[in-house]
Amino acid sequence: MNIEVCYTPQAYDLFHNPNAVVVVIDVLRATSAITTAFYNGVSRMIPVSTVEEAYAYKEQGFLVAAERNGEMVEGFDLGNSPFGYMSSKVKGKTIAITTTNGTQAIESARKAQKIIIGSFLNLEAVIDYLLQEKKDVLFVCAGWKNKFNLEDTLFAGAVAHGLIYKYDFITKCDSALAAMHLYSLAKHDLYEFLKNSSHRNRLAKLDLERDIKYCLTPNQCPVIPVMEGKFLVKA
Ligand code: 3SL
Repeated sequence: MNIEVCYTPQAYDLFHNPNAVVVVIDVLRATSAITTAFYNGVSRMIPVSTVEEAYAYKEQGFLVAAERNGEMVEGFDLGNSPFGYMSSKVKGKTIAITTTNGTQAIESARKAQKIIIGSFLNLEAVIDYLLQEKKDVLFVCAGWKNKFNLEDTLFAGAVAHGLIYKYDFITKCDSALAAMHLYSLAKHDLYEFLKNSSHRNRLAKLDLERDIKYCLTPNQCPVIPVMEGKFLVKA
């Protein structure tokens, strides 16, 4: 089983592999928020690319989350903070969601045979899931507006590391090797390693240090969100 890492949604077509399980990653914060939502009992989510699509779901009476540039879009029910998905008001609900990069990354991979959602919050659960699937793995990092980011790359490196060193996976992909090297450098203190990174600083300016620390703490939400048609559901 081969592992590849695609650093930005825009590059997805270069990496598309009809046999691979795709792991979409947006550690800060979309995939951490989605993982937290399912861990706290959300029943389904509908990721959409645009605020207009999200608004159409709101008009139909759905709970709707919308974030742009780190902030909740006015008029919606939720933003992108994982802490917003811990309340009892989300339990059992279907929530439509649009975010600056995370839901665009999901959209970029729509033709994949299977898409799951990864974040440090479900790190070991993702490794276990991929071990059971026994298929090629393609990590799709959301990045920031189609640029590379460090935090998504570190998560890809963490999972790749777990799969290759403990089990029967391989990689010949330089971006996967680079992700694993970066993870080796960062693993003892992810928060400190990301000190100068663009999105950690962007979120810190919005006073979201608590979100950053939570999103970088592994294995708090051992669930796997998986795409089924237009819905994300718990695997
Ligand atoms: O880009 C996204 O999808 C978001 O995760 C960005 S933010 O963390 O909400 O700023």
